[in-house]
Amino acid sequence: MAKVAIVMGSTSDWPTMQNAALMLKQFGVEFEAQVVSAHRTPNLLVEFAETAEEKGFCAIIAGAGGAAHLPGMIAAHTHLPVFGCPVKSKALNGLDSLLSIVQMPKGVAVGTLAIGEAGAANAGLLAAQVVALQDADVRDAVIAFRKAQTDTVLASGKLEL
Ligand code: RP5
Repeated sequence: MAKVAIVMGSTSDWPTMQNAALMLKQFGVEFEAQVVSAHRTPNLLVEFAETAEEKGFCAIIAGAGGAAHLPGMIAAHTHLPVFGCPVKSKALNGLDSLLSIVQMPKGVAVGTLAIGEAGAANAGLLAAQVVALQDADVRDAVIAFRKAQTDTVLASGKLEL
């Protein structure tokens, strides 16, 4: 099975980015998570992105906060799909992260998710949906997850005071 890479700018991003990992784990998708910093380890970033396909990854989830250049710079060095996760920053609540990730120039794509935990979880879901294109077990798991979620909402019934 193709693997999914999860990278993040700092270990401080892990509480957010582990939501992507948990989603992938739920669907039985193999993943590897590591810190790769656009600013603190720029050479590692290039090496990681350029060798990701030969290492068996089919998609990359990249999370960063503040001046969040990691997803875009990874996308610049690979043709694999990159899902960018804006991590909530202390100073600006993640708006800086979001704008840093989402405003890519035409021709280099990053699929940008929501700020914080929901975005990271949805990045995991999207990456699982990529894997599901080639893997029937993951496809069935994604469909079952969506159905269970719908059933839960429908079962909530009328709300009373
Ligand atoms: C970014 O700077 C990281 O992605 C993180 O969100 C932010 C703060 O990093 P630390 O100072 O906590 O290592 O590069």
